[in-house]
Amino acid sequence: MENSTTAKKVMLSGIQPSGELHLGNYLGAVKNWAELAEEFDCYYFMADLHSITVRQNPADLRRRSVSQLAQYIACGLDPEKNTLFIQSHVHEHAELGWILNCYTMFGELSRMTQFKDKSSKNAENINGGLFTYPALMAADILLYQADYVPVGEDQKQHCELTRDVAIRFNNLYGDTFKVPEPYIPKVGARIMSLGTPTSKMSKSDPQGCVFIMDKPEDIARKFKRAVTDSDTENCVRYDPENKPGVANLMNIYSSVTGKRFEEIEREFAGQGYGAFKPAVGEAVIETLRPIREESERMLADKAYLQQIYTDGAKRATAVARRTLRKVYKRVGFVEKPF
Ligand code: ATP
Ligand code: LTN
Repeated sequence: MENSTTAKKVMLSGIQPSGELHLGNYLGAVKNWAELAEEFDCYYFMADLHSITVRQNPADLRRRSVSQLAQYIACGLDPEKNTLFIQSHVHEHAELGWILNCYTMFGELSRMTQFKDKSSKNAENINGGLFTYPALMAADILLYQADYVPVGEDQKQHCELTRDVAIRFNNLYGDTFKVPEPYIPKVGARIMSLGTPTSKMSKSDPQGCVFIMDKPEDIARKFKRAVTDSDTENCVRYDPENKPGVANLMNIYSSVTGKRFEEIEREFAGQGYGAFKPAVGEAVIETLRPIREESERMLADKAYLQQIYTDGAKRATAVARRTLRKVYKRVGFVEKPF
């Protein structure tokens, strides 16, 4: 089931435009994606269909979907080398999503920890979409016959379910879907909250979260206030067990400067947290500055972004359509005569 236009393996991932992209999304995901373009045939999308499983303000959702595309490009995803698109523009996702709903078991969906988490956080809106979300995610992946899905720890369970559904379908109807594997990048930075360094940086915790589009003064302030550790040592030393706040800042500093932990320890020897925190802030500001400026430039040129997501949707549709046609045939639908 090789992709017929290229022998490259297929890589696919998406992020919900339900909030602004942050430093964790950048260092843990998008930055690594940018390095895969030569080796793989890559598809990245704004998962807007997924995001309405939680109530969204329509104007914000529309703005963020386009802004996320600009940020993808500014983070290094070249639209010539990667297929970048908006999920709802490729209607095959919704169609295959429905079909896979019928091949995903109630018991399987009930075991998903993201469903349990999100339904406890949104007790007033536990809708059917929130429950069947993994079937749509399986459709996203299987439509493109993806070999690898770069995701963080939190999405591994959904990837496992995607594999089970693909295998189940293939067993019933013959080889139809490539069975994908999660892809954990080599530099799998897990960035923690600046306020609570024991939980991951997340858009749902804006205090401890640095957004890609944050102004330099806001970034500086967030790092100055970053929680370090209550020990009296006041020494920059990598000890994630006992000093999670400092370890997180070292991890961030290392990710943006390329320096190893020993080098960082040496650089700040005898200086304490008072010098270290603003230095990390500065390094992050300089890393994000060109990304923010490039995103702003693109956002001022709506026609350019529209061209990118139009081309992306066309390219994605061509692939998705082939898989969906095959699936319709396999399950027994009458071929559409027009
Ligand atoms: P939520 O607040 O809804 O949990 P999020 O901000 O954690 O969302 P996601 O949309 O779930 O972000 O994640 C998009 C991608 O970014 C995923 O591949 C995920 O693994 C990665 N990612 C998210 N947060 C971090 C983080 N703190 N460190 C490293 N990678 C992260
Ligand atoms: N569920 C993912 C977003 C997502 C995704 C996908 C990731 C939707 N479809 C397909 C990889 C492949 C999340 O919440 N981070």
